[in-house]
Amino acid sequence: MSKQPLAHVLLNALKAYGAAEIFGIPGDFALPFFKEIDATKTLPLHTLSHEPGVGFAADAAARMRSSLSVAAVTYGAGGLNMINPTAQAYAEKSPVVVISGAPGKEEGAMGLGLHHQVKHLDSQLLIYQEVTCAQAVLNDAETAPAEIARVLTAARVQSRPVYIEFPRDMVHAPASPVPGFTPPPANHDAAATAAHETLTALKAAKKPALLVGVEIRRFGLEDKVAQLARKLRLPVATSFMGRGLLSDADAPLIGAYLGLAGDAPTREVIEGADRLLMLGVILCDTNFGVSTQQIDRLRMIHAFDRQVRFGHHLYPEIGLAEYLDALLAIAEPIAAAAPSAPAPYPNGLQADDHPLEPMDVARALNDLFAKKGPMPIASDMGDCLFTAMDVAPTALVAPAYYATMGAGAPMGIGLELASGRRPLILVGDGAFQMTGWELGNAPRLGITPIVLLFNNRAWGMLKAFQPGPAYNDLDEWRFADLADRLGGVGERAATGAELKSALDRAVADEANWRLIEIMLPSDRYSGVLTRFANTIKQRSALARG
Ligand code: S1T
Repeated sequence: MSKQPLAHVLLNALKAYGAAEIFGIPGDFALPFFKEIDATKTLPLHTLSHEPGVGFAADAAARMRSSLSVAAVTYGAGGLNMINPTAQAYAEKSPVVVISGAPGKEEGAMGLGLHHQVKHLDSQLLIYQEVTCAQAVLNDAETAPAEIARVLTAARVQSRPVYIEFPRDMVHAPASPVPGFTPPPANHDAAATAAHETLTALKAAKKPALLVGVEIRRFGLEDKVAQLARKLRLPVATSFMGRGLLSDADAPLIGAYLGLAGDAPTREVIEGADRLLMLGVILCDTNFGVSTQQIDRLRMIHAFDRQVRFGHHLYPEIGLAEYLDALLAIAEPIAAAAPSAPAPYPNGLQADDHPLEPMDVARALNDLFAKKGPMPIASDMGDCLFTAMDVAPTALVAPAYYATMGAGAPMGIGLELASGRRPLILVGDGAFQMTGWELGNAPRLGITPIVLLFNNRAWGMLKAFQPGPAYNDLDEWRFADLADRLGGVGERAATGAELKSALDRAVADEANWRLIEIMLPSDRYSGVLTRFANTIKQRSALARG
């Protein structure tokens, strides 16, 4: 096989394994690699202003395309700056490929501390081992192709982030091409046995139900899951994290299961199910933390992380796709009739001079979707995410489990660059203070997101849990005025009429990114956050006795 510079070999492999873009910020340890990214044009490069934004944008791109995306940074100051978004990608199963430049052999052997070095030269690798599922250091051109194949395969099979450290003196090293993706051997017999046991259990149940989570998006399986739900005629709900799944599929979707914070009909179906088939659901507190009862694992059949787990036994090493294929092969109607449709979502914003509350944003968006069709949403952590639970189903990227602030604006940027769809970005004023400034790159990137900024002049979610202390209050930053300075168009909305007209103007303006600064009281929350906070407080009071 003819050899090429290792950077070209790596870029060709990234594209062959499914990556379609690179987000990044260069540095001297990464400049040789960035030069080859630019020279080869194998993948488009989108630079942002701060590495957390790079990581969040790459995460959103991976989620939107159900495939790899790439975050390229420099060593130390850049790489360590991106630990938080990589941790989010790991927790929420998003296959981001982190590529960090690094010192070369000679400079590493000088015996001097190098700039950007923290403790030892391999400290960054050790730190990334905690937030990725596989790692490689490309310091040997002979082994590099196999190492790249191993790491990219792990990212695809596990749908988790991986780490590649690329010393700057290796960028031009002649290397052979990377072997193509080889999926793990299919385990059809085990999948068929697990499927048969699953169907038998569902048929024996009085009130079986389906709960779906993020893995069905990560592995591109929403249509298969919708087909299975239709064939079984079982009600299907999404987890909190899985909100937005199946929104484009023909499925008997009853809503999002949010325990006591959600709607009663969905809660009754999921918590009342005597057999619950959970597909791709992360067992975590944000998905189950406000249930009326502890999760009864004996009721569950849980397909996640390449396992199918029943009460006391499991089938290891079964991919979700092959398990679904086996179920579809034998599925038959179990319930008498398809379940009822979800409760209608709040709509009918009063376009008058009433002061706004978070639920008005959900009403305004549901009115907009009814008129113009759904728009994808990138949401930050905060009451904006809970408000999104009252918006009609649409593609949604958000840190609903890892729950970090600062993800919203960069994820909206990554969403639009990866999908070409204009997104709504929902973000609180606190989270916008962290990474909202990335929107200043929108004109250069050629994107026009619409930002709905929930300005309650506070870390409002914390006030919901802990009213009183002034440290949760924030100044009034007049974000709408700032948007104009960042190449966008900003408007303030303090009443129903102002919100409706500002949203109409933003949707009509396809030439600019838009920011609508929604003025909200700091003590009024969405219905979901109110119920969520009350449940947590009641639990704490009970625990104190
Ligand atoms: N820092 C980061 C990076 N992520 C966090 N999740 C937190 C701190 C803790 C935290 C929350 S919610 C919240 C904080 C500080 C306040 C969010 O304020 P804002 O964005 O204005 O939205 P809203 O006013 O709607 O709450 C979670 C509980 O950990």
